[in-house]
Amino acid sequence: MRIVSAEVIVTSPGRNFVTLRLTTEDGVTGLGDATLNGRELAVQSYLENHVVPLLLGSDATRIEDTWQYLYRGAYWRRGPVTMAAVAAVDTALWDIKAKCAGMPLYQLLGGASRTGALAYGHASGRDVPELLDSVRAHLEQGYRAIRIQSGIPGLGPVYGVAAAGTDGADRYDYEPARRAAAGGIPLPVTETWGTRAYLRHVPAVFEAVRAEFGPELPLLHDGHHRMTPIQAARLGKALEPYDLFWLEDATPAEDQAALRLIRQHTTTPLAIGEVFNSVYDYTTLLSERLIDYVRSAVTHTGGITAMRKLLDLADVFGIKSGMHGPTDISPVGMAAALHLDLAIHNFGIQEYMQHSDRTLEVFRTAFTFKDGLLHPSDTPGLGVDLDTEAAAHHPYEPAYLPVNRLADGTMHDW
Ligand code: CS2
Ligand code: MG
Repeated sequence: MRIVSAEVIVTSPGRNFVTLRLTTEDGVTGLGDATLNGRELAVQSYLENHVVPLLLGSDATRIEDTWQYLYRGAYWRRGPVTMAAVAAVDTALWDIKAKCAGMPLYQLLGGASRTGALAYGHASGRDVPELLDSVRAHLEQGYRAIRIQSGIPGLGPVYGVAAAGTDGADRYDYEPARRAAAGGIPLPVTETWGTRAYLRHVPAVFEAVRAEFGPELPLLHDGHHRMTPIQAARLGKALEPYDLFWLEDATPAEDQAALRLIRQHTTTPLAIGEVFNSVYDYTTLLSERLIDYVRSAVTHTGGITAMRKLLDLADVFGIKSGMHGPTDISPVGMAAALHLDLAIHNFGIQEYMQHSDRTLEVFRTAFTFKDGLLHPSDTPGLGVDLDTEAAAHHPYEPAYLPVNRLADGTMHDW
């Protein structure tokens, strides 16, 4: 079954997405997500110039061999741009294979291991009253697990907190990648950070949330790479009374050994990996059981083939999945995650920020969210279609994630 067409579709219905669509000589199509927030054009170029020419005429049935060809054959392997491109090809090939088998993809991954995948949503507020309202809104939407992010007294806008009335979308929508003013150069917005204020404030936030919603509701928090290891150890310890489901990205993830220090001080479960793009980024974290959840997304880690191997290795060490699912993972990438979520043994939880209506006009999805659980549906393949005509109405718009500086101007992790 030869690949006869490979299209890289960049569209921006509410935010930028990069999608690869492969078509076989029999007319079967497959989709793959190649979205890399703020670096979309880099992945588009890698695909168009260095991958698509290699794919045309190749055998669409050879998923593993194609993955190895694109990974080992590139010589300059790994990295977010390369692995997002490889992920898109791999996911599209799995979509094609499942469609040809007339099955939902999860059936080719071993079938269902659960009725649905527990989702968590993003509650946030500039202050505690706003945050509590946001938690209520997410409970009303059916979420049974909720991430808690709050503004910090004395600081301006910070990661994870939706500003009321952002671009007319739902009040709780949070899209960190900002677009330049019309015609302007899209420079990243600079936010100001202060860890001491953050460390003083967050335990009180969880005290208020637990007081309002009780001890049972699974609560998550994203440290978003901003703490030193000892600061992360301190926060993990301070949050133990609030029994978090996880503390995410407590410290910059590439310093895997730093997690040994955090582990010595706290039993708060740890999740890391959304910025990783290969299993090799995890080897210390997994083998020494320094984390409890693997945060990678199919889109950023080389696709379904690579993600399955990573999660099977994690399972050996009792570590579960917690796949990344913000709005900058497209509905195609989300659907790919859901098929793995349903099939693997060591499923933990699935992030689900929910895409905007504008995005869903372009990406027609079959997956469902009901009673707090996500299900990929039994549609053959991934269960997502991309409306090319609708996509053409939303041209790419430059957008960058913010940067963080400390009060004295020192660059910091955002
Ligand atoms: C965040 C992401 O969802 C999360 O856990 O860390 O939203 C992250 O900020 C974005 O994916 C960056 O593009
Ligand atoms: Mg995160």
